[in-house]
Amino acid sequence: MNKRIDSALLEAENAKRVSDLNSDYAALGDKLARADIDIEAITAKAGEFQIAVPSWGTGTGGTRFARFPGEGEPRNIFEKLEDCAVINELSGCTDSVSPHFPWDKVSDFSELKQQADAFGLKWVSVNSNTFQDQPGQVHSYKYGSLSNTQKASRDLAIQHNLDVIEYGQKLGAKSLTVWVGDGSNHPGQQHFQRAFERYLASMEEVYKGLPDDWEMHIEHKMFEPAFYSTVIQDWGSNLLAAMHLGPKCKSLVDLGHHAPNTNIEMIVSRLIQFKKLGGFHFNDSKYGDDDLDSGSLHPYQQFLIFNELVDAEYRKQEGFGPAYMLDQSHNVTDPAESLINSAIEVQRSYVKALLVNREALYDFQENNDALMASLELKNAFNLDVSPILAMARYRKGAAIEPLAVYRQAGYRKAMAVARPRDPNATGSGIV
Ligand code: RM4
Ligand code: MN
Ligand code: MN
Repeated sequence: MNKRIDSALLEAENAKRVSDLNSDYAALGDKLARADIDIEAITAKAGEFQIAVPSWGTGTGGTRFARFPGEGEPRNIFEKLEDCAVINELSGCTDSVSPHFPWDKVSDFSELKQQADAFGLKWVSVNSNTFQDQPGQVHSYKYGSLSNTQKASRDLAIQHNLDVIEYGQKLGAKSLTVWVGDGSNHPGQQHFQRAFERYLASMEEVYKGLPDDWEMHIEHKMFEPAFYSTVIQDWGSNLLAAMHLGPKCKSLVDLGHHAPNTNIEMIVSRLIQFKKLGGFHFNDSKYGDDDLDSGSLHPYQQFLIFNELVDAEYRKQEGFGPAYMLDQSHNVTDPAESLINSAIEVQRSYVKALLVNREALYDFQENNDALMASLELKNAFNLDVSPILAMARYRKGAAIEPLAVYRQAGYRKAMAVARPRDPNATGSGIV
C-alpha cells in the first residue's frame, strides 16, 4: 500500500509514547473491570469504527465574505485523495472518502479508483451539486434545481443526479446524497406545496435511476442559501420525502442543519425506529450551518446521538446501518489536522456510548429513576477513553499522537512546495 507518511518516522514517534500508553491503558482497564467492562472488547470495537472524510473538507473553506486559502491545499481530487490518505494513516479510522460532483469530476474514473485503491481508501456516498451553476450552464438553478418552476432546469438537475450515480458506480460507491439549496427568500415567493410536489416528482426520476443495491440519502437544512424557506427544511419534510420515494430512500442528518437547541438525538431515534436513518454529516455548530469541528462545542450532544446509535446496535434494530461522514468547513485551521481530530472526536463519542450499561439504563427508565438514568449516561461521558482510542490506533499501525506525527512529518510545508497556488484562484468560499 502507498504511504504518504514515512513509516520510520511514525514508528519512532509511537515508540516514544508506547510505554506511557501501556500504563494508561492498564489503569483504565482496571477501572473498567470494576464495572464489569472488558476493555479489550471496547478497544476491538473502537478499532472497527470508521467515518468518511468529505473530499471538499480537505481544502480551506470560506464564508460568503471571503476565503483565506491555506498553504499547500489540494487543487484537485487526486491531491484531495493524498490528504485523505494522510488523515487515514494517522487516525486509523477514516478509510473512505465521500466525493462531490462536479467538483471532483475527472475524465478517467478508473485512474481515480486506482489511486484510492493504492492508498487503501474506499469511496462512499457520492454527493450531487445543484446549488450552483456551472460555467456555460444554459438553464440556471438561481430559482431552484429539482423544484424549479422551469422544467428545463429541473431536467438538468435530474440528469446531473443520474450522472453522479454513474460516477459513483465507477468508483464502487453505494449511495447518493442529495442536498438542494432550493427555497425562497421572500414570503409569498414560492408556493410551498407546489415546490415540494415538483421536488418529489424530480426525485422520483432520480430514484428510478438507483441501482438495486444503492440507497439515496436526503439531507434537510433549515436555511441558506434560501433565507425564508427551504424545500427540505427539516426532518419532517425529509422523512415525508423519504417515505414517499420508497425503501431505498432514507434521511441524512447533518448536525448543523437544525435550529439551535433542537433535540437531534430524538430525531435520530425516530428515524431509527422507522428504518429511515441513512447517515450523518458530523460537524458542530453554535448558530447555524457553521460546519465547525465535530465535538468542539457540543461533545455531550454528540455523545447522546451515539447513545441512540449504540442502543440500536445493542437491540439489533432491523434495517440499521447508517453511513458516518464528516462535513466540515475549515477556515482557520489546517483542514487535515481538523479532520484527523474530528474523526477521533466522533470515534470518542461512539466508544463512550459503548460504556453505558444498557440493561441498567432500561431498568432506571422503567422505574422512572430520572437521576440515575441520567447519571448512567453522564458517567460514561465523563470517563476519559483516550487510552482506548490511542491503543486502537497503535494496534493498527496508526499514530498514538496523530497531530504530533503530522507536524513532525512537515506534511503541509512539503505540500506548499509541491502544490504552488494559482494566484488567480481566489474568490469566496462555498459551504
Ligand atoms: C451544504 C450541505 C451539504 C454539502 C454542501 C457543500 O450545506 O451540508 O452536505 O454538500 O454544504
Ligand atoms: Mn452536509
Ligand atoms: Mn451544511
